[in-house]
Amino acid sequence: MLQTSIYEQIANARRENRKLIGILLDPDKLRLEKVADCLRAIDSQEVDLLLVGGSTVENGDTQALVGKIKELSSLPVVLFPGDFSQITGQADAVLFLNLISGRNSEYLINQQVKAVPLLEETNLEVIPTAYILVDGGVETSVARVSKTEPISPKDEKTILETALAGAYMGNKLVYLEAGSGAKTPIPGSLIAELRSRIDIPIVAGGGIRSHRQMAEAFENGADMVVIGTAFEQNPTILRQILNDEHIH
Ligand code: 1GP
Repeated sequence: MLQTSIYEQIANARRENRKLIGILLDPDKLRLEKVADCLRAIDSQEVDLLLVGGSTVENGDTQALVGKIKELSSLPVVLFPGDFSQITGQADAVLFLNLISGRNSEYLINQQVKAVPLLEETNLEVIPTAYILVDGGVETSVARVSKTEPISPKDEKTILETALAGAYMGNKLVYLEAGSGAKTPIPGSLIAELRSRIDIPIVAGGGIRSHRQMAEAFENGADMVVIGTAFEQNPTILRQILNDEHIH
Protein backbone atom coordinates (compact mmCIF):
# COMPACT_ATOMS: atom_id res chain seq x y z
CA MET A 1 0.00 0.00 0.00
CA LEU A 2 1.14 3.51 -0.77
CA GLN A 3 1.76 5.93 2.07
CA THR A 4 0.04 8.87 0.46
CA SER A 5 -2.87 8.63 -1.89
CA ILE A 6 -2.25 9.11 -5.58
CA TYR A 7 -4.37 12.25 -5.50
CA GLU A 8 -2.29 13.68 -2.67
CA GLN A 9 0.84 12.92 -4.67
CA ILE A 10 -0.60 14.86 -7.61
CA ALA A 11 -1.76 17.72 -5.37
CA ASN A 12 1.65 17.84 -3.61
CA ALA A 13 3.44 17.92 -6.93
CA ARG A 14 1.22 20.82 -7.95
CA ARG A 15 2.04 22.74 -4.75
CA GLU A 16 5.75 22.12 -5.27
CA ASN A 17 5.52 22.92 -8.98
CA ARG A 18 6.83 19.49 -9.89
CA LYS A 19 5.45 18.44 -13.24
CA LEU A 20 4.16 14.90 -13.67
CA ILE A 21 4.31 12.52 -16.60
CA GLY A 22 1.73 9.82 -17.12
CA ILE A 23 2.14 7.15 -19.78
CA LEU A 24 -1.08 5.70 -21.11
CA LEU A 25 -1.07 1.99 -21.90
CA ASP A 26 -4.07 0.77 -23.86
CA PRO A 27 -4.96 -2.89 -23.17
CA ASP A 28 -6.48 -3.09 -26.64
CA LYS A 29 -3.16 -2.26 -28.31
CA LEU A 30 -0.41 -3.45 -25.98
CA ARG A 31 0.23 -7.18 -26.19
CA LEU A 32 1.17 -8.86 -22.93
CA GLU A 33 4.45 -10.19 -24.33
CA LYS A 34 5.53 -6.60 -25.08
CA VAL A 35 4.86 -5.28 -21.58
CA ALA A 36 8.33 -6.01 -20.20
CA ASP A 37 10.04 -4.11 -23.06
CA CYS A 38 7.63 -1.25 -22.64
CA LEU A 39 8.28 -1.01 -18.93
CA ARG A 40 12.03 -1.05 -19.51
CA ALA A 41 11.69 1.99 -21.79
CA ILE A 42 9.59 3.69 -19.13
CA ASP A 43 11.81 2.74 -16.19
CA SER A 44 14.83 4.45 -17.61
CA GLN A 45 12.90 7.74 -17.72
CA GLU A 46 11.28 9.91 -15.09
CA VAL A 47 7.73 8.71 -15.47
CA ASP A 48 5.44 9.22 -12.49
CA LEU A 49 2.32 7.21 -13.26
CA LEU A 50 1.02 4.56 -15.58
CA LEU A 51 -2.49 5.06 -16.84
CA VAL A 52 -4.28 1.99 -18.14
CA GLY A 53 -7.43 2.10 -20.22
CA GLY A 54 -8.91 2.43 -23.65
CA SER A 55 -12.10 3.19 -25.48
CA THR A 56 -12.65 -0.30 -26.85
CA VAL A 57 -11.22 -3.06 -24.69
CA GLU A 58 -12.27 -6.71 -24.62
CA ASN A 59 -13.48 -8.01 -21.29
CA GLY A 60 -10.61 -9.12 -19.08
CA ASP A 61 -7.80 -7.47 -21.07
CA THR A 62 -7.39 -4.56 -18.64
CA GLN A 63 -7.22 -6.97 -15.71
CA ALA A 64 -4.56 -9.05 -17.50
CA LEU A 65 -2.49 -5.98 -18.41
CA VAL A 66 -2.64 -4.44 -14.94
CA GLY A 67 -1.70 -7.80 -13.42
CA LYS A 68 1.33 -8.04 -15.69
CA ILE A 69 2.42 -4.44 -14.98
CA LYS A 70 2.12 -5.03 -11.24
CA GLU A 71 4.41 -8.07 -11.53
CA LEU A 72 7.09 -6.01 -13.22
CA SER A 73 6.85 -2.40 -12.06
CA SER A 74 6.49 -0.44 -8.86
CA LEU A 75 5.01 2.62 -10.57
CA PRO A 76 1.49 3.57 -9.48
CA VAL A 77 -1.18 2.29 -11.87
CA VAL A 78 -4.18 4.50 -12.41
CA LEU A 79 -7.15 3.22 -14.37
CA PHE A 80 -8.40 5.46 -17.13
CA PRO A 81 -11.43 3.43 -18.12
CA GLY A 82 -13.41 3.84 -21.30
CA ASP A 83 -16.01 1.57 -19.76
CA PHE A 84 -16.93 0.49 -16.23
CA SER A 85 -15.96 -3.11 -17.08
CA GLN A 86 -12.29 -2.04 -17.08
CA ILE A 87 -12.30 -1.51 -13.32
CA THR A 88 -9.91 -3.82 -11.50
CA GLY A 89 -8.79 -3.81 -7.90
CA GLN A 90 -5.25 -4.71 -8.95
CA ALA A 91 -4.66 -1.05 -9.84
CA ASP A 92 -4.01 1.67 -7.27
CA ALA A 93 -6.56 4.27 -8.30
CA VAL A 94 -9.18 5.06 -10.89
CA LEU A 95 -9.86 8.33 -12.64
CA PHE A 96 -13.62 8.40 -12.10
CA LEU A 97 -14.40 10.13 -15.35
CA ASN A 98 -17.29 12.49 -15.81
CA LEU A 99 -17.49 13.28 -19.51
CA ILE A 100 -18.96 16.71 -18.95
CA SER A 101 -18.11 18.12 -22.38
CA GLY A 102 -20.79 15.79 -23.74
CA ARG A 103 -24.49 15.38 -23.11
CA ASN A 104 -24.73 11.62 -23.26
CA SER A 105 -26.25 10.50 -19.96
CA GLU A 106 -24.51 7.13 -20.37
CA TYR A 107 -21.16 8.86 -19.66
CA LEU A 108 -22.54 11.46 -17.28
CA ILE A 109 -24.10 9.07 -14.78
CA ASN A 110 -24.96 5.60 -16.11
CA GLN A 111 -21.41 4.24 -16.41
CA GLN A 112 -20.65 5.65 -12.96
CA VAL A 113 -23.62 3.83 -11.42
CA LYS A 114 -22.62 0.60 -13.17
CA ALA A 115 -19.11 0.98 -11.73
CA VAL A 116 -20.29 0.97 -8.13
CA PRO A 117 -20.68 -2.80 -7.57
CA LEU A 118 -17.16 -3.30 -8.94
CA LEU A 119 -15.70 -0.48 -6.86
CA GLU A 120 -17.33 -1.89 -3.74
CA GLU A 121 -15.26 -5.05 -4.16
CA THR A 122 -11.97 -3.16 -4.31
CA ASN A 123 -9.84 -0.75 -2.31
CA LEU A 124 -9.25 1.43 -5.34
CA GLU A 125 -8.75 5.10 -4.68
CA VAL A 126 -11.42 6.97 -6.61
CA ILE A 127 -10.39 10.29 -8.13
CA PRO A 128 -13.39 12.28 -9.39
CA THR A 129 -12.30 13.76 -12.71
CA ALA A 130 -13.94 16.38 -14.91
CA TYR A 131 -13.19 14.96 -18.34
CA ILE A 132 -13.44 17.47 -21.16
CA LEU A 133 -13.05 16.49 -24.77
CA VAL A 134 -11.68 19.28 -26.95
CA ASP A 135 -11.49 18.97 -30.73
CA GLY A 136 -7.97 17.93 -31.68
CA GLY A 137 -8.48 17.91 -35.43
CA VAL A 138 -9.38 14.26 -35.98
CA GLU A 139 -12.33 12.11 -35.03
CA THR A 140 -11.16 10.30 -31.92
CA SER A 141 -12.33 7.05 -30.41
CA VAL A 142 -13.51 8.87 -27.27
CA ALA A 143 -15.96 10.87 -29.41
CA ARG A 144 -16.99 7.83 -31.44
CA VAL A 145 -17.53 5.50 -28.51
CA SER A 146 -19.13 8.05 -26.20
CA LYS A 147 -21.25 9.47 -29.03
CA THR A 148 -20.42 12.99 -27.88
CA GLU A 149 -19.11 16.01 -29.75
CA PRO A 150 -15.81 17.52 -28.68
CA ILE A 151 -15.86 21.25 -27.88
CA SER A 152 -14.00 23.42 -30.37
CA PRO A 153 -10.76 24.78 -28.89
CA LYS A 154 -11.90 28.19 -30.20
CA ASP A 155 -14.87 28.06 -27.86
CA GLU A 156 -12.74 28.90 -24.85
CA LYS A 157 -15.69 30.29 -22.91
CA THR A 158 -17.63 27.01 -23.03
CA ILE A 159 -14.55 24.97 -22.14
CA LEU A 160 -13.72 27.18 -19.16
CA GLU A 161 -17.29 27.26 -17.90
CA THR A 162 -17.55 23.49 -18.31
CA ALA A 163 -14.34 22.96 -16.35
CA LEU A 164 -15.46 25.33 -13.61
CA ALA A 165 -18.84 23.59 -13.41
CA GLY A 166 -16.89 20.34 -13.06
CA ALA A 167 -14.93 21.79 -10.16
CA TYR A 168 -18.09 23.13 -8.48
CA MET A 169 -19.58 19.66 -8.79
CA GLY A 170 -16.71 18.36 -6.68
CA ASN A 171 -14.35 16.93 -9.26
CA LYS A 172 -10.79 16.99 -7.98
CA LEU A 173 -8.99 17.02 -11.34
CA VAL A 174 -9.68 18.52 -14.73
CA TYR A 175 -8.53 16.38 -17.65
CA LEU A 176 -8.36 18.36 -20.89
CA GLU A 177 -8.45 15.69 -23.56
CA ALA A 178 -7.69 16.31 -27.23
CA GLY A 179 -8.27 12.61 -27.87
CA SER A 180 -5.84 9.81 -28.49
CA GLY A 181 -3.91 10.45 -31.69
CA ALA A 182 -5.08 14.07 -31.89
CA LYS A 183 -3.51 16.19 -34.60
CA THR A 184 -3.49 19.27 -32.38
CA PRO A 185 -2.90 18.96 -28.64
CA ILE A 186 -4.74 21.15 -26.14
CA PRO A 187 -3.60 24.74 -26.87
CA GLY A 188 -1.30 26.30 -24.26
CA SER A 189 -3.41 29.47 -24.21
CA LEU A 190 -6.45 27.43 -23.16
CA ILE A 191 -4.52 25.71 -20.36
CA ALA A 192 -3.20 29.10 -19.18
CA GLU A 193 -6.68 30.60 -19.10
CA LEU A 194 -8.05 27.66 -17.14
CA ARG A 195 -5.06 27.74 -14.79
CA SER A 196 -5.85 31.35 -13.90
CA ARG A 197 -9.44 30.41 -13.05
CA ILE A 198 -9.11 27.13 -11.19
CA ASP A 199 -7.03 25.75 -8.38
CA ILE A 200 -7.35 21.98 -8.80
CA PRO A 201 -4.75 20.02 -10.79
CA ILE A 202 -5.00 20.10 -14.58
CA VAL A 203 -4.10 17.12 -16.73
CA ALA A 204 -3.56 17.59 -20.48
CA GLY A 205 -3.42 14.78 -23.00
CA GLY A 206 -3.98 13.84 -26.59
CA GLY A 207 -1.56 14.33 -29.48
CA ILE A 208 1.57 15.12 -27.46
CA ARG A 209 4.51 13.84 -29.50
CA SER A 210 7.35 16.25 -28.86
CA HIS A 211 9.26 17.93 -26.07
CA ARG A 212 8.01 21.31 -27.29
CA GLN A 213 4.36 20.24 -27.05
CA MET A 214 4.88 18.78 -23.60
CA ALA A 215 6.74 21.89 -22.41
CA GLU A 216 3.99 24.14 -23.77
CA ALA A 217 1.41 22.31 -21.67
CA PHE A 218 3.59 22.52 -18.56
CA GLU A 219 4.62 26.13 -19.03
CA ASN A 220 0.99 27.13 -19.31
CA GLY A 221 0.04 25.43 -16.08
CA ALA A 222 -0.73 21.77 -16.73
CA ASP A 223 0.31 19.70 -13.73
CA MET A 224 0.39 16.41 -15.56
CA VAL A 225 0.79 15.47 -19.19
CA VAL A 226 -0.38 12.12 -20.54
CA ILE A 227 1.40 10.52 -23.47
CA GLY A 228 -0.03 7.47 -25.22
CA THR A 229 0.21 7.09 -28.98
CA ALA A 230 3.72 8.52 -29.42
CA PHE A 231 5.09 6.05 -26.88
CA GLU A 232 3.03 3.19 -28.22
CA GLN A 233 4.36 3.74 -31.74
CA ASN A 234 7.96 4.07 -30.61
CA PRO A 235 8.92 3.53 -26.95
CA THR A 236 12.40 4.96 -27.48
CA ILE A 237 10.92 8.34 -28.40
CA LEU A 238 10.05 8.89 -24.75
CA ARG A 239 13.62 9.91 -24.05
CA GLN A 240 13.45 12.62 -26.67
CA ILE A 241 10.06 13.87 -25.53
CA LEU A 242 10.96 14.05 -21.87
CA ASN A 243 14.45 15.40 -22.36
CA ASP A 244 14.44 15.20 -18.58
CA GLU A 245 16.57 18.04 -17.18
CA HIS A 246 13.95 20.57 -18.37
CA ILE A 247 11.01 19.07 -16.59
CA HIS A 248 12.02 17.83 -13.19
C1 1GP B 1 -5.67 9.88 -24.67
O1 1GP B 1 -4.81 11.77 -23.53
C2 1GP B 1 -4.52 10.48 -23.93
O2 1GP B 1 -6.71 9.59 -23.84
C3 1GP B 1 -3.25 10.33 -24.71
O3 1GP B 1 -3.37 10.71 -26.06
O4 1GP B 1 -2.55 8.78 -27.35
O5 1GP B 1 -2.57 11.05 -28.38
O6 1GP B 1 -0.94 10.51 -26.59
P1 1GP B 1 -2.28 10.22 -27.13
